[in-house]
Amino acid sequence: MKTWSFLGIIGALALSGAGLLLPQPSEACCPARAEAAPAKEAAAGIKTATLSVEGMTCASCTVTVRMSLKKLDGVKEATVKLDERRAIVQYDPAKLTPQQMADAVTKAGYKATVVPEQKGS
Ligand SMILES: [Cu+2]
Repeated sequence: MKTWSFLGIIGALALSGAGLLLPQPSEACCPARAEAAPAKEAAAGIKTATLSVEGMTCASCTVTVRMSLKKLDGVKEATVKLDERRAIVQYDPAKLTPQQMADAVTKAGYKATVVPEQKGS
């Protein structure tokens, strides 16, 4: 009888051990979570630029524009709005300028210009 309960405890430990270990890899492989945390940490030096983008006609255009921005060194996040013909970019001003981002989008085939920052008068 003692042997059986002993095995039962070992079995329970093994199962709970597996239960604790399994969720870790599944969390680590979620790219959304992995990206979200560092973005907030680095928020201090990060600025937001708005680009006006011409020539986008469908959702895949926004993807092309977004990818052309995201591959630039210093761009943290890029949001492209088809209906507003805008790209909102979170970037590190120590690494690149809004004009460089506009040039990259223009090279990708969509004429982009930097929208000046709106400052309260
Ligand atoms: Cu398109």
